[in-house]
Amino acid sequence: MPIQGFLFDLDGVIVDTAIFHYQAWRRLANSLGFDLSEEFNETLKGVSRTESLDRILAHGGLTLPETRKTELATQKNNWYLELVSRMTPADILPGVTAFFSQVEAAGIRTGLGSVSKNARLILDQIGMMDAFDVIIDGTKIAKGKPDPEVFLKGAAELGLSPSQCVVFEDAVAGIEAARRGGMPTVGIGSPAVLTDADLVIPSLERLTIADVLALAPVSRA
Ligand code: B16
Ligand code: MG
Repeated sequence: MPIQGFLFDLDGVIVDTAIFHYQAWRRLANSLGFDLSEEFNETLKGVSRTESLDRILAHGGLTLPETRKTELATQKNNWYLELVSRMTPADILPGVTAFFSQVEAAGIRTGLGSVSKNARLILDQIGMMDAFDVIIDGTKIAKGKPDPEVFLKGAAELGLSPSQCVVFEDAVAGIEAARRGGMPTVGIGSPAVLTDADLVIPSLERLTIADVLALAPVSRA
């Protein structure tokens, strides 16, 4: 069946707020008496807020009750949102707007597949709320990436089968989620990191629809 839908991750594909997440998590870790490296932050890409907090607390050797963890996650999110509130359409990553024009002209349906609970807020800030036919975000899923739920829901809401949808992702966990869902993948980033993607490009700049449609639906046992 031909490819008829594109599912886009948000953070690292449409915008890049990884530095905001890092600043906010680092501030939180510092308040608890330890630090976080940039390398450690890399491992949190595509990972949900609660899972990220669990990994950070384990990294700092802390075990805390659920009520305290909820407070900490809220504090981090408030710091993160302060930074997000300053975003504008100028924060859309290079190549995104031109690629979306091509996608629309080709009649390909689009979906957002993000684990972020702030996805709609970010889309609103950058003026891209209407760019997607369907939006699946952290408020609509029970399991984060690498579980395929977010992308399977995206395909289902588009009325397409998974193999008719290509997933665009910057995170290893996101590529794994798409593969587990049976979808071809375009990795945005480094081929050395996104080793399992069907095609890896540094950004959406210069990507053509033809390049993407050439990715035959992959059947994996
Ligand atoms: P929030 P994506 C992910 O977004 C980020 O990559 C990840 O670093 C973040 O922890 C996660 O969203 C949750 O975000 O705290 O806003 O719910 O890449 O799936 O668009
Ligand atoms: Mg991402």
